Amino acid sequence: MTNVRYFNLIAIPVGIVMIIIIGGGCGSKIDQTIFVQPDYNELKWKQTEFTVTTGTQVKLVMDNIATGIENVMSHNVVLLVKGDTAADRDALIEEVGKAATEAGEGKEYFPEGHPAILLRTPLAGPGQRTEIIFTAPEPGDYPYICTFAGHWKSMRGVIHVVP
Ligand SMILES: [Cu+2]
Repeated sequence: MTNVRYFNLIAIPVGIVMIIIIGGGCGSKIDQTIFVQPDYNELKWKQTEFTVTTGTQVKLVMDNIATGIENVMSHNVVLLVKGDTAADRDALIEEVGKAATEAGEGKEYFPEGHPAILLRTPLAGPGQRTEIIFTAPEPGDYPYICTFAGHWKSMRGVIHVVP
C-alpha cells in the first residue's frame, strides 16, 4: 500500500464513467467526490486544498468552467507524489512542470512516464468535464497541477491524505 501501483486509475470520459456506475459494472463505491475547477479564465485553481482519507475511493472531477479559447484554457489535473514540506512540493512541481513544457504541444504538455506523476485527468477544453477514480494513497501531502502550456507555474493545489 505504499507505492504507485496501489493506485486503481480509471481515466475515461465522464459519459463512459456514468454508464459504468449506472450499470453497476465496476463494483466500487465512491467514498468522496472532489471538484477541481479553474478560477474561470484565470490560470489558477479555484479550490487549492482537499482532504481525503487513505484507502478510500475518491472521484476527482475536473470541471473546466473557463470560457476562453481551447488552446489557451484547456486544463488537466496531474497528481504528483507526496512532498513533506511546501518546498519539497514546489521542487516536485518545478521538475514535472519543466518536463511538461519539454514534452510540448505534440504531447499535450504531458510528460508520460515521469516517475513523480501518480495520475492525471485527460485534457479538457473550456466547458468540458473529465474525471478519474482512484484509491487514496498513504497519508501525506500530494501536490497537483495543470501541466498544459506552462499552467503549472500558477495552477497548483494540494491533496492532504489523512489516516
Ligand atoms: Cu491548465
